[in-house]
Amino acid sequence: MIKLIHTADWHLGQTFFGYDRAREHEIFLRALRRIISERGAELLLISGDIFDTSNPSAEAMKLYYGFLRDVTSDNPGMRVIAIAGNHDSGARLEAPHPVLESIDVITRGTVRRLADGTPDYSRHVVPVMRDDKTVAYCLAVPYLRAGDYPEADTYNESISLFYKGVYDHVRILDPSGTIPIIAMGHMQTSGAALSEDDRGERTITGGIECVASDMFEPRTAYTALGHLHKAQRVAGRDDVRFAGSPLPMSFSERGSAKSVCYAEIAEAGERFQERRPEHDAGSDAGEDAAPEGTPIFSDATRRIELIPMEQTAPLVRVTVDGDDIDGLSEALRSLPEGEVGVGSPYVEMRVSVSAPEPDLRRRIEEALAGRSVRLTRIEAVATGADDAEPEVSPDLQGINPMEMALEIFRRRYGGDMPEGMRNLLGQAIAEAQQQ
Ligand SMILES: [Mn+2]
Repeated sequence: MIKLIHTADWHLGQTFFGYDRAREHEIFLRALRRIISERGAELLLISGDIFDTSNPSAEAMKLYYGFLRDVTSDNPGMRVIAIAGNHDSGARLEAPHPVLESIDVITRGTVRRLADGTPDYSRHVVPVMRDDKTVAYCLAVPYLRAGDYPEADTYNESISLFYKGVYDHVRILDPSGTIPIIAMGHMQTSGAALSEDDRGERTITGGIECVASDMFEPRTAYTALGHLHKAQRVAGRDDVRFAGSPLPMSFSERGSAKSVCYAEIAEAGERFQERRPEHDAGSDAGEDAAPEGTPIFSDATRRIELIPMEQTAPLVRVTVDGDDIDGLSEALRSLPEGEVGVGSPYVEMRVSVSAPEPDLRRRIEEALAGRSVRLTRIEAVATGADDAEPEVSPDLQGINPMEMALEIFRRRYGGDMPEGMRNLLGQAIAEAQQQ
């Protein structure tokens, strides 16, 4: 039996609305180390977006390489396989490879070419060894950029051709087809749920590069994907999974469970006793972590389990009426008191206002003094908001900026613009017209 842990999208070095998350990452990595040792995993798969940027800070790099040293010395015989995501620089990730290889950390960040110009697929077939015997092949394919993959009509076809090249290489190494295959990838697939409001997931050129999961051949024991921040299976296949990010990356993820994936894969000729899953994995999108120790999927050759990751700093959204100053202070009073620390919630304020409130941030910050929270953003929602499109004059030259502003103000706030503001705007318009 091969025991593996699959994780992805750490985004080390990320700041969240300006707040440094290094301590949260440190706590996650410590928990991950404990899980790996407890489970006796012999394979750790990191499916890309290890760092948040292609040029990570010294602190983020220290965190990563310190973790690799600790986790490999804790678990002799364990192999770590890491691929680059779209946020990583593949070349930079591979640079320390000569040193990392000596502690059994294999990194695949770039695609190399053979003399005839075809991609060197063999580099992406990484054997998993035990006692000098190959027990599995890992297809370590990083996020593929233009130029990495063979030309085809569509992005999906190109990526499929690349994976086919890698699978074909396994067929050369193992003609009998008995050694299990574990695939890795960093991509967006069709049949997966995106988090609304999470730009990190979408930086793959406009989000159009979506691929079908059927490129992972049915004989693949497990497919470890990265890129989407919500943990999920793909297109109904329990063995094709996004691990999800260990830290919530946007407010749209508040309340969604975070986990790492643990899988047991049967070796060649081995059969597991079939067990019925005790937990219904539910829909493709909305599955939460089952209680620890409960497989979400199991058959004769696989057992898959989600191991919940506790959240260090929760995300909290507070919705209040900004005109009701007492109500506002009341809502903020419910937030924890004390010093701001690593566990302090990140707070997003949604304040409904009936008029523009230039003073809102200062008022909220004052009311938050002494609270153990980290204010992220304040969203002022106009109560008089009218969703109807403002009427736009067909003659653009004929638009009077003051009239336009008064109309928009009326629609947003349901009343007339105060005189002081009108005078100020009049001055600004006059100055602009003079220039
Ligand atoms: Mn990504």
